[in-house]
Amino acid sequence: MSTNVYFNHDAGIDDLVSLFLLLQMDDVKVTGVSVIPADGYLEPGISASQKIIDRFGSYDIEVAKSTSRGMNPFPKEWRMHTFYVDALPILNEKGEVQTKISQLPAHDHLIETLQHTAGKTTLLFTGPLTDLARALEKMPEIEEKIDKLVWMGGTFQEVGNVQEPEHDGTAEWNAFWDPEAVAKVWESKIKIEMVALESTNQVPLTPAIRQMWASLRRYEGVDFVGQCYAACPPLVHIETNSTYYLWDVLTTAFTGNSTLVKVKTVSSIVHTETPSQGRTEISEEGRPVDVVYDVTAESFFTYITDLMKKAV
Ligand code: AGV
Ligand code: CA
Repeated sequence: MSTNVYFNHDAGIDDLVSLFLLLQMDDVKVTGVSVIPADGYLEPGISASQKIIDRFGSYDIEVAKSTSRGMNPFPKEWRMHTFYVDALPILNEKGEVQTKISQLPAHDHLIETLQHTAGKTTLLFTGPLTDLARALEKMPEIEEKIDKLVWMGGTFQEVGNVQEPEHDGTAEWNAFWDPEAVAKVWESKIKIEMVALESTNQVPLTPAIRQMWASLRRYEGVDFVGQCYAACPPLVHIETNSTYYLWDVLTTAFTGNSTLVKVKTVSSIVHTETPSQGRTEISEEGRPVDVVYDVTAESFFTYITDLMKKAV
């Protein structure tokens, strides 16, 4: 039995790699894809998604554009990555695009796809939660069609990855971009599985991982992923603001294979006020979320590299 998965991403390098990997999973049926311009730009994010589905997928699905805009914009240096993936020659060999763009904005596309899919759907979100919050606002009944939400976002550590003026540094970026959206989703009854920053600490992008992929570049899927990650600095000496972890890819792999990680249930609230906007915190007053706290890095890298090798 395969799982229905609807994927909303924000056009970063690991978001686009995640789309590619999701398309290779045997026990997953991708029902729709939408792109929100948070950690990336909309036009190249949409066209890169179309091209990845064309080149590496066997799906007749549409890609929807989000009309959502966040409270706290991502740094431009990070967002520029979308143009790089969209321009990779391996995605542009044909010079034409087949996969269609939906007429609907992402939150409506999500509602429509949930309603038209038999049974329940797993939501995979690797950017901010804005489109889901808007869908719930507009049509709360969709909750019944959602099996669970798997989200890359938030952190329960004291220090997150937001280093911005007027912020105390406690938040993770996807939550910080639109804290109100996280609060809205937290109010729902949806089962939430969260890959927080601490969940991905064991899977940084390192020179050794790069080398492993480089040595397997005869597989076009491995070469594609190696090319994508060539845009990101690896972890060598110390962590910096631009150090890249496999955040979204771990979240996507977890969606396809829950045996790679350990999960525990905590009770969490979210802050929406300055200076802790977007901070997720453990609190008795909160709602339950299942957070990933341990990963078998070796099994994880084997799992994703096998998916890459399979791609044709
Ligand atoms: O906070 C992690 C989220 C993930 O969804 N994104 C990147 C992943 O797609 C934001 C982010 C944090 N640090 C970054 C990020 C960096 N150094 N470069 C690009 N994006
Ligand atoms: Ca992302």
